[in-house]
Amino acid sequence: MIDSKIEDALNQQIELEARSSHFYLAMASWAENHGLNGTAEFLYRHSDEERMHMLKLVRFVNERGGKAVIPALDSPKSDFSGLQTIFSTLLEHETNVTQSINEVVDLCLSRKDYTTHNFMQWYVAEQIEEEALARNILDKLALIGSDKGGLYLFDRDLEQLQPEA
Ligand code: OFO
Repeated sequence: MIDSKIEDALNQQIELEARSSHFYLAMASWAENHGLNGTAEFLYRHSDEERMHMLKLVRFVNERGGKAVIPALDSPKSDFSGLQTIFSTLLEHETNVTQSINEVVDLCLSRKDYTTHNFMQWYVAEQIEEEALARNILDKLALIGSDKGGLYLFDRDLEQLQPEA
């Protein structure tokens, strides 16, 4: 049976992953409405990945004899001033997710829950990839600046880029 403190922490993580999915969905929709179809595809995929991260946690909590709570979600921010804002917001959000995952890992160690600790390692590795990807995208945007041709190629390339599963 799962420790109740760990169960609460995992349920908070479920909510955070659900909010990530919702947030990236709003970003994808903004990009689609601004003719940035490659960026929209990337962000729609990213939103789906976050839902998968949430689902993985839901199933784990239930398998361990806990009760996964499916959260209510507020409408995310849906107006952005441009791609730079989108991706710096995304990076900031992912940095918070990393911090939250580290806190769950800390709690697992202090409660000696090595099973959940082991399960969470997937998320730890995932966050390294996600933060690196967001930083890489921001570097590209900084290089492009206001060059329209560069932006066209950036958007086209992003269509092929896979967010980390
Ligand atoms: Fe992007 O984070 Fe999930 O875990």
